[in-house]
Amino acid sequence: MPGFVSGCSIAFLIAASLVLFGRPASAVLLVGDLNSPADGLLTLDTGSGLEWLDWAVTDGMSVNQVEDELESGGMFDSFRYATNAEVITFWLNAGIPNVPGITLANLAPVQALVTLLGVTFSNSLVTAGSIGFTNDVSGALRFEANLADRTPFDGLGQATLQLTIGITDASQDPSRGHALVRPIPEPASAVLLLAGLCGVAFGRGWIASRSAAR
Ligand SMILES: [Ca+2]
Repeated sequence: MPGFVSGCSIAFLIAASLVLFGRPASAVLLVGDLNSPADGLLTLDTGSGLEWLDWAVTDGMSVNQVEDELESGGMFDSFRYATNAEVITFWLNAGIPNVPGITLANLAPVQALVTLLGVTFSNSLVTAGSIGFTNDVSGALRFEANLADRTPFDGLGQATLQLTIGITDASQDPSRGHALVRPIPEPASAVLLLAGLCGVAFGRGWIASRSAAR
């Protein structure tokens, strides 16, 4: 983890290690790699201890296709679908102030998180957006987590959870990906917790931090 030790004194590392298993002082989002160095396909949240697969990776796949790949031996067999509650926590840890919501204050942190998760849609009203289906269902309907930079429309940043309309688990939609998570693998999570305690960036990873005590 180049840059990590240089950002924290050894003494502080020792002190921080003493509270390693306590509540992290802050949540930090970091870019991680999945299949090859610098592929950037993961976003690690030190606050929740979860890492998120880029929503653009699963863009256009059906729920049924993704569920096949979640099985043992599949492309995503270490992942599972995130819940709506996990999405809310992720967004708060990303510094999005109004969750769920569509406000001007959301715009910059939403833009940053769309950059991390990858663009799954854009149109005349949305500069760039990321949609990811979650694990939560209501009857035949599935929730989708929707991040959007609505600069051409009303200049606001959108972070909402909404029910899909007209899409089944077999449907493929080129504007929608899937919100998949897995625990940050040990021992990386211990190092990342320390990074959060130090409040420092390492590598190219630092993206955003916020107080976890708000
Ligand atoms: Ca990414």
